[in-house]
Amino acid sequence: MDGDLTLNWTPLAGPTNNGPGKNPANGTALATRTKTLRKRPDLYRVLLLNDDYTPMEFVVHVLMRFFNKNEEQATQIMLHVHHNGVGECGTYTFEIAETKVTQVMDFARENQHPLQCVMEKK
Ligand code: TYC
Repeated sequence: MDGDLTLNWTPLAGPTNNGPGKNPANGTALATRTKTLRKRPDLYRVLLLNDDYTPMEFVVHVLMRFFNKNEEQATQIMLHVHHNGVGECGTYTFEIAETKVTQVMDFARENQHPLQCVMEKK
């Protein structure tokens, strides 16, 4: 499976082996266990970019609707983007970040605003 590390380990043969196979050093096969260790997923920041045309209220609405911000948090982030050119909406795994970007871009386009949303690896 992608993103997994697979570790095969075989219990040591010999008199102390009384593991799952219970048959050490007597010509029969030892059982081999496979353990799958899941890697921490890569994380991505979802960013909003400033522009001169998208209404402030629309950006606040986007942040509340797609990034689960309350009105105060959304207003702070929107003003940060307005003043600094870019700002963070949240951090997600790849698929969720990609979905948020698509949702925001589709919603902006439907409403004929030039708002841009991008993701970047952390
Ligand atoms: N700069 C926009 C305005 O003055 C507001 C705005 C904020 C637009 C954040 C985009 O990501 C954005 N109406």
